[in-house]
Amino acid sequence: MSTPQSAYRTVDAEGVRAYVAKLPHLAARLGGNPADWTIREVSDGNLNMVFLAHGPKGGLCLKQALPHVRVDPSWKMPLDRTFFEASYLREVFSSVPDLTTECLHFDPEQFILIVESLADHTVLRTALMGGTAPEQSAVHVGLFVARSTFHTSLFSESFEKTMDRRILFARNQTLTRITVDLVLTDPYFSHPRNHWAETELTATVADIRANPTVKTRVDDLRLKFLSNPQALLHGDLHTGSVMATQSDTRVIDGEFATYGPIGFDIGLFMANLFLSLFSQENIEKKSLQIKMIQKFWLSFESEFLKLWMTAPRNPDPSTHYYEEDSSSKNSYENKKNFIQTIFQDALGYCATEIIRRIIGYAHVADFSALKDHHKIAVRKKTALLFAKNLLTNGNSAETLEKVFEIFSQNIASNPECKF
Ligand code: SR1
Ligand code: MG
Repeated sequence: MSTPQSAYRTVDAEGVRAYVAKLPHLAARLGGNPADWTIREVSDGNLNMVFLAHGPKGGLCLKQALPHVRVDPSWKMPLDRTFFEASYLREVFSSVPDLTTECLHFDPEQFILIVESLADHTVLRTALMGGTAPEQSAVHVGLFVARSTFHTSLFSESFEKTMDRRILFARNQTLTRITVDLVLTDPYFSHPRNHWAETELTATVADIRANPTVKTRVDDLRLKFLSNPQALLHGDLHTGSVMATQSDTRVIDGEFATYGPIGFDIGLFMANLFLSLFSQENIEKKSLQIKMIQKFWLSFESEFLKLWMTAPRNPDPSTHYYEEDSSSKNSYENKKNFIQTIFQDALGYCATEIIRRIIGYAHVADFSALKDHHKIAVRKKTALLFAKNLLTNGNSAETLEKVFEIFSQNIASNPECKF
């Protein structure tokens, strides 16, 4: 693949116009004359440049990797992340065609990826902050995770096919390193990338770092992330990686794709819904975010189980897992038991994501809606303590009801949070 010294050039809005104009099948999607297309830069994430191009017939989204982190040019980075995003879309699109976007074009020299424009959609984090998030989007993301992971796992395909994908995505080391460091390592040490503005959090951070049970659990989670390749993960499934209208939901930004434990994708999405919940002015039992967390998990669980119970039986017996056993548990119960291990993993990764988004690199915008510094500090501290509880409770939170009990206790122990 190219290096920044080769033919690679970063494009601007006019560069996008010229680039798309030279690709007849994409220019035809926009229609009209290139000179009349509207091109806008809409870069929003930490890493890449993103443009939307619109013409009389339709729209396109063009994403280009930069040789550095977009929001920190001193942090140099290889360009191959759009290759992995394109590869992820190519692998999962047939399983989730109405829940993501198709890769329409990938350029291995310019590291440009083109997908359809989602200009009518809103970033789910923005919708949550504005109180307009469609509850149903959580169901859709649950379906997305179930289908994308099931169909790339050993439960669905021969190990040879799965191994080939693992070989491909094992090369996504730059972004996997970011996840290992930013989500699963740095927050538990003193590191220059960590930061928090609220001095009220400092004692809680010290308390988390000094807790041996937390340390061991995070070690387990990091080890499992790197050594338990259950399925192809999205790898960065926060609420900024989801775009929604009231009826349609698309998961975007799969550049962190890697093989890993299915609970990782689930935990990240749950964590970002919890972060949104903690940042609500009024936290109530009927909060939208609580309903979305419940619907998300139920949607994942039932869809994954349905796929597993009803998928065409592969004649290769090595593809059969968790069927009848000597204790005469049936296939359904055994598979449910496996899904329970995904749930436990998810709670762990949920906790690490909550912690990193408050004290590590790349904080979430959600809390800024609260405005008042003290209120923000109280909510962040309560969120950190909730995450610590999830990491230290062993596997005693067996259900979401139990998780919400822990959540309620955390809220109740802090009189400045309502519930
Ligand atoms: C340097 S990248 C920082 C974060 O942005 C991405 O969206 C991932 O969440 C990553 O951890
Ligand atoms: Mg992203």
